Amino acid sequence: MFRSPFPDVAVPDATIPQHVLGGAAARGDAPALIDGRTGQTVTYAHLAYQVERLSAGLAEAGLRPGDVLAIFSPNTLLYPVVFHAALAAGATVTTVNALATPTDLASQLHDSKARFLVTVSPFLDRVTASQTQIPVFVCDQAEGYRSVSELLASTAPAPVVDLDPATAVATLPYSSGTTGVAKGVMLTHRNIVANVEQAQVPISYADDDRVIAILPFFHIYGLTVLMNMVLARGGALVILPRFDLAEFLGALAAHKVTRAMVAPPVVLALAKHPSVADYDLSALDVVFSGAAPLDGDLAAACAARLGCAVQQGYGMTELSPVTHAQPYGAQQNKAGSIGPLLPNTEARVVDVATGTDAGVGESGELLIRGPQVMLGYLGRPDETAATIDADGWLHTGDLGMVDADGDWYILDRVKELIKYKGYQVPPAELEAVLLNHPGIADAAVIAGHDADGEEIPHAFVVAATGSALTASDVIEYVSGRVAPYKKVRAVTFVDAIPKSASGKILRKDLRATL
Ligand code: AYL
Repeated sequence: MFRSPFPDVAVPDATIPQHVLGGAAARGDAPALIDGRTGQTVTYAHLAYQVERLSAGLAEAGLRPGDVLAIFSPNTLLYPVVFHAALAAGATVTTVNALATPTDLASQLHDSKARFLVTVSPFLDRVTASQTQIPVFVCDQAEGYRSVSELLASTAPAPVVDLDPATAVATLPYSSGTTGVAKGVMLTHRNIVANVEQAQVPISYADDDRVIAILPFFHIYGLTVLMNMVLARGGALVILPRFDLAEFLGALAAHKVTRAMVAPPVVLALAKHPSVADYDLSALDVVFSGAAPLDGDLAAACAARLGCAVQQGYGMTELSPVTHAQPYGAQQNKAGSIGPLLPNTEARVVDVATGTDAGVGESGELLIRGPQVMLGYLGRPDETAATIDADGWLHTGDLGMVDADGDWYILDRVKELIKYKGYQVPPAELEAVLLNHPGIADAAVIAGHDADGEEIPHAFVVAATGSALTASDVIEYVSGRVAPYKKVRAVTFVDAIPKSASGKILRKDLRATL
């Protein structure tokens, strides 16, 4: 077993709003949220005020402790307000991917038993198409819908709720984990509060940091490492709704952003794109990458070009999400490393074939234990038991290794999951779509790579007898039925899909053919 090199941190017995916004009113006029496009700013005092008022308005509208509220929105100035207000009212927030199709939205609302939905008017087409019957509120204005600003005008007293941070589910993001389709990941208040404190040790945000929030708040990276960690420290979030390179670079320069917390494709753009040279990025201290592997040479190229540190972290939705991060201000971060274990975190490296514990310098499946390990998958005790063993170890499905200095590396992924630009693509979902095509007899999807080395969903397809199916037919068929980031981007026709005696797809054999 491996332990963190850092001394343990205290995990306060508090809810997320208590912990993250407890000091907000006292921070007064300091900026908390800045619209990266318009510069519109929400101060800490106003943020605290809005959260208090909206929690009252939501309670008045019928939100009760234990209810699930869904947020389906890009990053906006109201996203953190809605998130914290719902939690302050004792509810659980399920965050929906902004690119979700109506079907994705419907299944998440159904699976999570959401009782309220908060969205934005440009998303109402998809909300309507999902045929949800639950009350819908919009963050802007739309005819026929109640708005968040209406709820903010509530004069009711703020709800006083009494919940146990260790057992109350605060947030319910969806993840496919090591196998199958997306499942609700139950993260308690304590999970997130712990991770906010644990990850702060290496990441080390300060109250004068200005952090670009281009990663979506609906994903656990944006939720914990951006929204909650930055607000807990009194820094400012510079918020953008979606990635557009010119807008992103413009916001970095205009708002003198000090930290860019991103995924590898953004590091690639910063290292390679000619237009980067047109912007003054001299305030930028650190580019921090997580959610997918970051190539060591790419990190070095980005650091050299921008004259700042490029660091890496690792984690997983089921781990709130951070377990490793390279320390801020360290003289040298090793190329390709995800850094040391966070405080209060233990790890094992287990040989996949034999189940025996590996030592320093040996690879195996990474197992994690600590206060950031999820409560479990909502309504799926079997999947939970397959992921967290009886001794509390969460099996990541990633192959890892630690060196003699305690620096960790992720070498490969042994689970099904595909990552496209840091987003989760569950192969099981694409396989189900493919098998619905009358011209397809069998199919399997694995991670392939495009010309830039970017991970992509690659389908292996057995055409039905007599079918004249082409690769572009397959790509087009799938793209009409899934969110854009889940599209199949390469197709190989085969005579049969290799399977084990029990019928499981032998993904290793398919990978070997690429
Ligand atoms: P999910 N290197 C290689 N693979 C990674 C890395 C990394 N640095 N980070 C995440 N992954 C893969 O749930 C890995 O397969 O959470 C892992 O099991 O969407 C899977 O992505 C989890 O995908 C941070 C900042 C963690 C971000 C995150 C991302 C959490 C992504 C820590 O400091």
